[in-house]
Amino acid sequence: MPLQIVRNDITKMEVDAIVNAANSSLLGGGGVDGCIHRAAGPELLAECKTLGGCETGSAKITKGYKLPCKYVIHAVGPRWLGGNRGERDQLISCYRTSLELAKDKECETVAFPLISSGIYGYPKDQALRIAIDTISEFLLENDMTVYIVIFDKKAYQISEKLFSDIAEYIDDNYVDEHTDDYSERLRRLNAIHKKELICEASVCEESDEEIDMLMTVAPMAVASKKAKSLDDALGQIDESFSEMLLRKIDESGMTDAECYKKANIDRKLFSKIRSDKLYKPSKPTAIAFAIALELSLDETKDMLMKAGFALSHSNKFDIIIEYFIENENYNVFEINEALFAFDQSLLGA
Ligand code: AR6
Repeated sequence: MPLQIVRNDITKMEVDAIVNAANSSLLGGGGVDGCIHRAAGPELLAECKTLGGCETGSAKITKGYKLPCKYVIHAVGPRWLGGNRGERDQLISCYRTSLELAKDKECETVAFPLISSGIYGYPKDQALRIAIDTISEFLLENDMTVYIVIFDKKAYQISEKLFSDIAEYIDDNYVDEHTDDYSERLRRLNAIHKKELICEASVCEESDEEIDMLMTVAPMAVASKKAKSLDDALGQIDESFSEMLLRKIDESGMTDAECYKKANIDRKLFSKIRSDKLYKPSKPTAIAFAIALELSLDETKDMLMKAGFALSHSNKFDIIIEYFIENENYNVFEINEALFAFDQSLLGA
């Protein structure tokens, strides 16, 4: 997945480069800067002393010393002064400069903290939005895996409005298994069992319409009765996930690259799916493509079914996905922000 949000201590990230939220002296400080210098050892400060400082909005690169990364990119974010002093442009410039430095050193993996969002006071939700937008824009043109590292849950907020809208949507739709008491579950199980027996006993005598209806209850049983042989049954195999994906990409007018980048899927995984007609993606990958293709809810369900998955109201992940599709918000990065806020796995590979 080219852009991931993870919760971790950035000094533990095993990547090619980590980014430090430094100050213009580049001589160390508190916050993540202090953690990085402590973990890297005194040689890092010695190299920083040779750099002659750095302007706000820019970045300089050093080796990683005792850290598990090859490089540290020291980016100097703006102090928050109310939002009208060019803070936004400076913060964007920090991310861009850092990414260009990482690219020059041929880094394949880079981890960022939320620059300026601690001691420098940049509002966290805005800092996160800038990080996501700037990094995802860069990833449209470049192959790299970038992590946004969130130190602690409290340091992380999506906008309150979005959070409460999603929370309300989950409340309205969530089927809480605890409300489903034992006798109720037993009743449902019995009902399902009864339906299966009815299907087995009666399927051969049904008209085509009735068979279609029964298919929704017991598709396997009906299919196997209707087909003359296993060969016949296999001959009726539907369009696969990969075939549907490629067809939908063609219909959308997008290029393959536009689609997998919008889905936050890396090129290698896309090539695998493309070359294997029977490729079975994970559920988050399948959904990521449905989102990139801006499919309706029904089409999304159809595409998921081809990969053996469904959307249900029994888990928050599915409901959050449904919320974004219903609201025609197909920005995979915003969806990932929300999934992260609700402790769900993220879309992409
Ligand atoms: N791993 C990941 N993120 C962290 C870690 C960590 N180990 N520690 C803190 N954060 P800050 P700034 C998060 O204050 O706002 C220094 O003194 C933290 O929760 O480190 O850019 C410099 O020398 C917050 O979300 O950096 C400068 O003088 C984010 O990292 C000044 O602070 C950035 O918080 C820079 O302030």
